[in-house]
Amino acid sequence: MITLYTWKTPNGRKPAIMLEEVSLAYTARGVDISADEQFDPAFLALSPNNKIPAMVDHDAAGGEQALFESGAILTYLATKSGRSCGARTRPGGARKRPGVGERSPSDPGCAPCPSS
Ligand SMILES: N[C@@H](CCC(=O)N[C@@H](CS)C(=O)NCC(=O)O)C(=O)O
Repeated sequence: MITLYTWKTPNGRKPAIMLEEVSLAYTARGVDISADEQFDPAFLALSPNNKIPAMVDHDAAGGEQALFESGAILTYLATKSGRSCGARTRPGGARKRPGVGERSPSDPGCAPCPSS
């Protein structure tokens, strides 16, 4: 199971759209940024830059995995679901892709998929 911490903003919607697209089960928890809930210490433990979205994968390989930054979350979900373009087309699959923490956490970009 995945818990998504989010709010009604464009960045908050990105991981929810991805989770629906790849059909991974998740629970959404609202973090009302208009009420400063992003500064709650429990949320800051997940997202130290006090921004939604954040996510916890309770069933991650190797143990529970917490993530923040929408780009890192989208990359993680693409790899986990086997929908990463690298996992499909590159020798070695997902292991050849940058892992969580190997990419700048504020980098929302992604290399374009190689044409097949
Ligand atoms: N680069 C971040 C941006 C996230 C972001 O700006 N989140 C905003 C809402 S869309 C937020 O949580 N703002 C609350 C704050 O800065 O205190 C990402 O892509 O996840």
